[in-house]
Amino acid sequence: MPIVRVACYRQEQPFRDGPYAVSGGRVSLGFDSLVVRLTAADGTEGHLIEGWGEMSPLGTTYDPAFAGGARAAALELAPALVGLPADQPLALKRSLDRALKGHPYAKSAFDMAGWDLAARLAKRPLAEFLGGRYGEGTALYRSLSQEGPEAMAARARKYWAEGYRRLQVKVGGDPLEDEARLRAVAAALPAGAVLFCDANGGYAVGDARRFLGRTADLDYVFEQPCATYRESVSLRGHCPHPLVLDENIVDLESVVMAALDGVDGITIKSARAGGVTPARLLRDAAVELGLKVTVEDTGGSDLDTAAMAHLSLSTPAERRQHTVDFHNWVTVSNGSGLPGTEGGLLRAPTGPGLGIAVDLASLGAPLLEVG
Ligand code: 0XW
Ligand code: MG
Repeated sequence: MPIVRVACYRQEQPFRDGPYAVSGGRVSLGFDSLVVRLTAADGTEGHLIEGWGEMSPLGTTYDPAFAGGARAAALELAPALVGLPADQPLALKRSLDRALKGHPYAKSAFDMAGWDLAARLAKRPLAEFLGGRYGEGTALYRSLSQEGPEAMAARARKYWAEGYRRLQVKVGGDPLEDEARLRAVAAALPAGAVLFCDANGGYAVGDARRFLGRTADLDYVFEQPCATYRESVSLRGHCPHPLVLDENIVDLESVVMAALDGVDGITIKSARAGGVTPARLLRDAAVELGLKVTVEDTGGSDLDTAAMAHLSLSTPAERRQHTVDFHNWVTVSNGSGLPGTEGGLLRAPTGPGLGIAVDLASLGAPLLEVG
């Protein structure tokens, strides 16, 4: 059952709700996605089976990743997969790592497609193929682009009305302005709303301490306050709230260190880790270490969201934080199969693999094809 063909596509995905801003004035207008299609013989004479994956960075300044880099790396990665067995995603990931050192984000869609292919061959939804299906779905959060306090409060009300019960307030700038943002959003929402304040690494340590001191009366989770791991962890003793790390969670060592340093939770992103294989490894380690876990990604549409739905659903419910529904962030779809998100829950497709029937016409002509 060898992989006989590898094709890559680009899909530009504008945001439904306009520009998305995080700390430091970093603004994006949409995702720029790389979609990977693996084609293999399925063992029956003349029959072919496909596996699909997707990855989009968030602009060029969120992580050390950019869409043009992923497309350039695809030229090195795609030929390495032709001829590999279609039912061995771990071996496929090793081949990606042998073909190109580093660049985990560029490997993410290839690795994801390898898991979709193997799970389809096994005729199992990816969550079950990964070993578990805990509950009906994963709680969704919606991120509030960084704006003035009233604009953020208005968006919070809109998302609450759409069913989201968890809101991520983008902070990481001036601590007094951020305090006003947080208080406006908190006042706009009914009791029971769960708030995360995500600085995306934007605070100087002293500004983060100031924000913490001024907002000690509010209930929220503090996410990725400063740029470096050391700075962020130095806040542990000053932070009465749960502290979670996102951008600093890059590999297994960072997960183990976070647990040892008293961090409460982590966010694993498939693109940052390098695909489903490392995301699952970090997730399983975090669960064993007693951390709360979010499995999500940096961007994409239906294919990427489906992968996050399966990874999240196969995370034990008592350790799971929440995840994102990127297909609802963007104006373009790349396939069908994701169930509705009623009640603020991301449910996983029930079909084999990712469970997405890809809309080929939405992808246009391939950027590259080998095999
Ligand atoms: C909210 N997100 C998942 C979307 C962007 O990719 C960044 C990320 C975050 O946590 O900042
Ligand atoms: Mg974050």
